Amino acid sequence: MAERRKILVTSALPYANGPIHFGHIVGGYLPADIFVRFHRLKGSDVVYICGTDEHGVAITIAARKAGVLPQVLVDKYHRIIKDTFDRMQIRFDNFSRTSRPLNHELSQQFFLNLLEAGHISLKTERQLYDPVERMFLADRYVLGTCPRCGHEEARGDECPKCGAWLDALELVHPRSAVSGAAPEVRESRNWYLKLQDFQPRLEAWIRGKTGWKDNVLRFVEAMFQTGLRERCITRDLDWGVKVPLPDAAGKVLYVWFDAPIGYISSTIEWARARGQPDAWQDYWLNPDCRLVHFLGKDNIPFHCVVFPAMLLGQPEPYILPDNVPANEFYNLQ
Ligand code: B3M
Ligand code: ZN
Repeated sequence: MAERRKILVTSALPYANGPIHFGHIVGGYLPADIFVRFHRLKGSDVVYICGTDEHGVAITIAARKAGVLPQVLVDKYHRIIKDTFDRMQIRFDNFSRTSRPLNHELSQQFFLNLLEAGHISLKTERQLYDPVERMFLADRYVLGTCPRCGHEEARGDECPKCGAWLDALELVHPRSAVSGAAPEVRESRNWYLKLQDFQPRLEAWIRGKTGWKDNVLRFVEAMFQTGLRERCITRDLDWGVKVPLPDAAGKVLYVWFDAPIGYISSTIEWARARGQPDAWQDYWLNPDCRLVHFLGKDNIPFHCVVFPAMLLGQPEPYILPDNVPANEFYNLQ
């Protein structure tokens, strides 16, 4: 009997910092569930993977506001989010959590493999610092005006309106999201992923694809035209995956480094639960398997450039996405 077509489907891992809302469902989950059910009816061997995204500033800000530790917040919302999906009858083959040890270990291994292969550099660069809270302001800890579209609630790492992937120092009139203070600029030593090393292979991969949405291709081509450059992948935070180096006290991996690896660790967890611990390789390391990522448009850079670069930089032959059908935002009222 002919080998059944393998399809690995992921939906963006929702942050465990609050309940999911209508926009989540229409953007990254209902379309994926329809796709999974359709291909199952057609006889394909489909594995549908998701889980909660439990690190990063999105979590630590919410935990601070709620007056609880991050672990307490993510425990609460992992349960609430999982329950909502169950009630929506959106059935994943596995729904994991990026805070589980398996994802920490795999993310640290990914980091060390990239470092070993020479794709990570160590630099001391200027970072925004909150003099009132005495903390570095990474990602959502700083707000300001987007230098590309003028959106006034742009964040230190991305603009939620135009999807641009920003450096906090690019923000116009930056302000601390914690104390409201105008940030100072201080030096901080961090590790950077050299995305430029992968641009030729990423261009060849995406330009060989058919059936991709125009909005996704336009966004990625614009990134290629600008030219990929090294991007900071560690943060001065105490919540997250520790940087696995002796001289990295107080540093964790950027949440967007460990989160997509959560797709792989969730698939490994699924394989182990079935008593076939290596079955995850029949998908992630199988060139005949189709990988499809469902998400909202603000996640395009990380799914079409950063995560594929991280996969290309591994010694194992990880497959790259067959398609990334990113949806536009659904703006109620
Ligand atoms: N947690 C969703 C967001 O940006 C983000 C997706 C991660 S998928 C690896 O709201
Ligand atoms: Zn913008």
